[in-house]
Amino acid sequence: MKLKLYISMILAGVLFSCSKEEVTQDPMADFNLLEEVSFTNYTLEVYSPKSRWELGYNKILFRVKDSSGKIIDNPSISWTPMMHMMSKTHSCPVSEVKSSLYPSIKGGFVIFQMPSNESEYWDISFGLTINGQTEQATQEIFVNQTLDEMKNVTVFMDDSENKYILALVEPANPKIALNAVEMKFYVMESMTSFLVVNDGKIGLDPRMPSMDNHSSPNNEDLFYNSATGSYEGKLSLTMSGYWKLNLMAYDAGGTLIKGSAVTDVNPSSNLYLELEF
Ligand SMILES: [Cu+2]
Repeated sequence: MKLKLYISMILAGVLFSCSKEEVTQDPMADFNLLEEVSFTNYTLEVYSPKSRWELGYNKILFRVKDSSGKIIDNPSISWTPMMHMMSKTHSCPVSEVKSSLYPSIKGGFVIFQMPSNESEYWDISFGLTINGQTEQATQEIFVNQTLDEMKNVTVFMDDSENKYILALVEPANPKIALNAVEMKFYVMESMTSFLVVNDGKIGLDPRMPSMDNHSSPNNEDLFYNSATGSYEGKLSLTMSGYWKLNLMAYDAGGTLIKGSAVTDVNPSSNLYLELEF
């Protein structure tokens, strides 16, 4: 997506550099409009690189228009996702809505730990503050299972029954290469509060179960980056196909929260994520 945007920006620069004409590219051109949320005086547009809400990590962009269709710069946006299940209501890890390169566009992310189904649904309550006036609106959304049904998010407990959520962010487009790997890691403080697990470590051991459970060289464990709030490492994929990312999650003190080492007699960690490409 980004590459496409850069290429089209370069092309636009080349094509129009000799003319005095101004090039105005719609920064949302490469994203998909997921929702239009109606407020009293405004409409909030919700965009994603994906074409729909999906289980796991969703990067989101926001833009606000008034009733005449004029785009509003620097709106203040808040959001609270909530899942309404048969037996309980709970939220999920969600970022603040932050500024982007464009004054008219805000961004954030949300991590859905379970998909919607026929009887259990998600909604998002939005708050919009413009010129000191706040408006509220709640939109019901449908969170889809991922198309490939790979496990891109996992919920697990430690021995003290603290609940954790670990989600794969990158690689979104895996390649036969040493890929940058990024994960988000949260501990559940309550049904509506999720805190980033700081300064831990995620041990990484990718395997191909269909091919004698072989591994790959030069993988690097994921460490916490306080600038991004993510865990970052290197994932070596030597061929395409199904890879099981066997994981071992440690807290800031180096204590194992969950996971087991892959050995001859233990082909898989009890903590893992998956990808196929
Ligand atoms: Cu749920």
